[in-house]
Amino acid sequence: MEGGGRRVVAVGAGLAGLGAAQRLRGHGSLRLLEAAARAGGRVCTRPFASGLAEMGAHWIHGPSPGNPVFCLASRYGLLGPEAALEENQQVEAGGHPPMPSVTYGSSGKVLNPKAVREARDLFYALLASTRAFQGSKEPPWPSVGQYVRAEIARTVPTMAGGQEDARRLQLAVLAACLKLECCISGTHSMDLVALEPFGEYVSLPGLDCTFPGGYSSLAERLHSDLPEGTVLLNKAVRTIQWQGSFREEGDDARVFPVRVECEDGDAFLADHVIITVPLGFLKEHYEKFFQPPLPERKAQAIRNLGFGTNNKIFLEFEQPFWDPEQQLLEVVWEDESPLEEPSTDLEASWFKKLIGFVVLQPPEQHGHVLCGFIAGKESEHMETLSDAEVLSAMTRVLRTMTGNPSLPAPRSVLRSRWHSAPYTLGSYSYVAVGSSGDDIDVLAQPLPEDPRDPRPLQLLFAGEATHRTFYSTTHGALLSGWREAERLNQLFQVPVPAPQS
Ligand code: 6YU
Repeated sequence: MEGGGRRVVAVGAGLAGLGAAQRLRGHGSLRLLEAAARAGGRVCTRPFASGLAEMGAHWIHGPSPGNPVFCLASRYGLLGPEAALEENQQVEAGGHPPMPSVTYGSSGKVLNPKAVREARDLFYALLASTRAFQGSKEPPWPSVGQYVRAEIARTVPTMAGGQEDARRLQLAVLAACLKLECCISGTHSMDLVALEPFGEYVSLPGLDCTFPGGYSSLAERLHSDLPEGTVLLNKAVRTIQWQGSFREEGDDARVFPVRVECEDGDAFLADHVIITVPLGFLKEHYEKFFQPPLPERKAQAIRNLGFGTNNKIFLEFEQPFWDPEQQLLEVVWEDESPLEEPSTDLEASWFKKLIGFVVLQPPEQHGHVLCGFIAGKESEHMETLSDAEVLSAMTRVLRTMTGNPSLPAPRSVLRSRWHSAPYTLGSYSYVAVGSSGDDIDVLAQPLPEDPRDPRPLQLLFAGEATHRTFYSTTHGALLSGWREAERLNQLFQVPVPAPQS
């Protein structure tokens, strides 16, 4: 359907921006302005060792028919045969897919799997019980972390049949579980994640899967399906002026309400702008990025919601020191407890926040590569170190955990640095203490707020942080882009108002 030549600009060519571009119909022209030299945003595959490394999104969380990323990737033939298996699509993992794993302790021994499982079962039971507080006016604690720790404190006397050593081990495993949860929520501490809305996040069924040709194959496919010249790379937007009356030089007939100015001085006039920049970027820049400023409600939602850091550290080894069937190597610092305050000496102990390593599969494709995960301030500190310092710290951790002081050092290292990435400034969003799912909805609301405004939908907001139940995921990002495209498609069915002077 033709929409009378309305001009649309989208800012950001991650999955939200690419998704919006894919679904828009009936606009006169579309430009997607991307600050980076590539499309994909937090979907970013790089060559490493003999294979590929996902610097950002790793898995399709819940690959099943309700997941649009899974459906698109299947349609494009980007997934392996395993992902298509009916039984894999039905697995209910609740966001914590089971993987054959081994848990190393800081005493240099593999920990008793039964003791580890008991502690982990307790942790997951506590996490599941947080759902009971959804919608509660008076949750017992503001944060998931405080609630879980209080419950652990309550359980301590009965833990491990009262045996002191076994109880210490359980507490240490529980501390490691909290760190893993920090990676999943993309936060420094679960004490920052709000308890009441925690259950609003929806985990889809399906056994998490990866892209054999890299997650970027999806972004590249979406990019290449767009008409040539739609996406402009290396086009960082500096400011978005809205509620204005802008004219193109030499054309007085058309007046546009929005002007998008780029850092290189180029400017684009538009009727509608879909903003998909990460919440981390908005938090840092929203005051100057929008002119006039955003309404206070929107600004408050940006401040309220959480956006933290989760990074990956890839290590390539000459030879594996792990068994071929192991997919996850976890580390537990045996002197830690969730009931004690963690160290704040980042320089001395940042590496203790690392949860362990996923083994990249299959080795024939990747070589012998481990992918470590680390969240929070410790992760941000890691970004300030050199490759050599990170490699040396990781070697020390592995030697401590395996009890093998001469374990060969990794051959090479590659890590993400999402906190320092100037157009992301973190990894993904979470619902922080003091915010709620309503803030996500406010963030997603288009502007101007007044539905009777004669120039509606000047600014539309997409991106993972605008999806109330799938925030922090690729499918949340894609769906948010589709949602805003559909909002405009609806508008385009309405005749264009007479030009204003
Ligand atoms: C998933 C996973 N995953 C690990 C890590 C990260 C993320 N995610 P984009 O940022 O992509 O695009 C915006 C663009 O805007 C970008 O290109 C910018 O350059 C551009 N831009 C910014 N400013 C600009 C300007 N001024 N001008 C022009 N352009 C500008 N998701 O599904 N599976 O395994 C992981 C993971 C290390 C960093 C992930 C994962 C998150 C996704 O990557 C992310 O949501 C989307 O890619 C975002 O797309 P977008 O388009 O919105 O932004 C209970 C509860 C729990 C809640 N959490 C549970 C889920 C756990 C999440 N999983 C994470 C785990 C991993 C490993």
